[in-house]
Amino acid sequence: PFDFDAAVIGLGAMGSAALAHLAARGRKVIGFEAFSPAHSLSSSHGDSRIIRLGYFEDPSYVPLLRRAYENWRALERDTGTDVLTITGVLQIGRPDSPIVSGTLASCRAYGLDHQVLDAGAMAQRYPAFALDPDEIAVFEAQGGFVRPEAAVAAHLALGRRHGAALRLATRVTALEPDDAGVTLRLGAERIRVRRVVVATGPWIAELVPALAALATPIRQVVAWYEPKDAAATALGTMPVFLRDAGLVGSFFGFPALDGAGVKVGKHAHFREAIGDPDHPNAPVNEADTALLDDFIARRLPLAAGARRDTATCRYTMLPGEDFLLDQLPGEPNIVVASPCSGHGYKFASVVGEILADLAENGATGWPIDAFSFQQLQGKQPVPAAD
Ligand code: PYC
Repeated sequence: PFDFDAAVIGLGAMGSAALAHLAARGRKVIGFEAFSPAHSLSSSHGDSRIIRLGYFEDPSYVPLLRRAYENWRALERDTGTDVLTITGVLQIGRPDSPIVSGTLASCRAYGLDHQVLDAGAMAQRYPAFALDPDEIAVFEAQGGFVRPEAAVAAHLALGRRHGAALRLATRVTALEPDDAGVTLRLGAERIRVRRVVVATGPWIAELVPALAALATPIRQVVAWYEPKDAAATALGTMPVFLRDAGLVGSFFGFPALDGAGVKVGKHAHFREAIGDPDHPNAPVNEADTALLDDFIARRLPLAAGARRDTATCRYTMLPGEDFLLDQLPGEPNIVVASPCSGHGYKFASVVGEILADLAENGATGWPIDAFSFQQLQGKQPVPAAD
């Protein structure tokens, strides 16, 4: 006999969404979180995450993104929570940069509404941004941001309302799968479940040792700045953005939200590997702030007032900077989710649905063939600095 139909381990963006979907389908489900929801060592805090449809990384993500938008709106209706804000998104760079050319490829492939703005048009419409004369921006009106802490709380509230049990500050120490189900060990305690979803972010290799050599948790840094020009950087005026920076990588940012100022970061920051995920990240240092101060001064001069705050966070990188959503090879009762690589949050609402499909039926109708263990075979981990 099983204590639960399903257990979800890790209640961040993905786990909380899986819990909500399973519970809403009438499954008897229990969720475990080793710390607290959206805690400061997690990948699910920091006020805002970008969502966009013209996906420069690959057009094949677009159907999942369409569903993610629908599911975020459904979550808002079901819980009365404000989760998704539409601001428009600007994807900025030279025409041949990966961000600009990739965004245009996705827009063409799926007939997505967009506008191409040259540096002159940008100066007129979005004066917050300083472009070089040979840079352009692709504007998509449907871009925006998701509120990560609110989204986790809403998914957990929805799960609870449908009867899910929650165990916070509780660590699952081992998984013992067999042909019928999985025994969870929590120290001396044992819980028997039919299926388990593991969505523990930077801790994924603890319960899924097969990922120890493939998943690389890295440190991420963001900073908030007092705007110099409140009107040009306000929510409602300034879109969220991604900006190509050549060999350096890319930067991203948000308009001033909730009185906290303009937030910016660099994708994957310095790619510093995190050792033990239980240890706090290294505190923000001068090299971290110099990178972001320099960016905002040169590229968003109207936002470049005093730096008000900083925070660290984590990305869990997989080979190809892609996602993993699959059953563990040889153990179909264990579903593994590592859909991050620094661009996963926006998908959490559809990932929850997919994880519920995999936990219930071992399959999903959503296109996730690219996110399998098979696809990781033979690939090199994302290189990280120490
Ligand atoms: O996927 O849009 C994104 C993103 C922004 C910052 C990190 N990832």
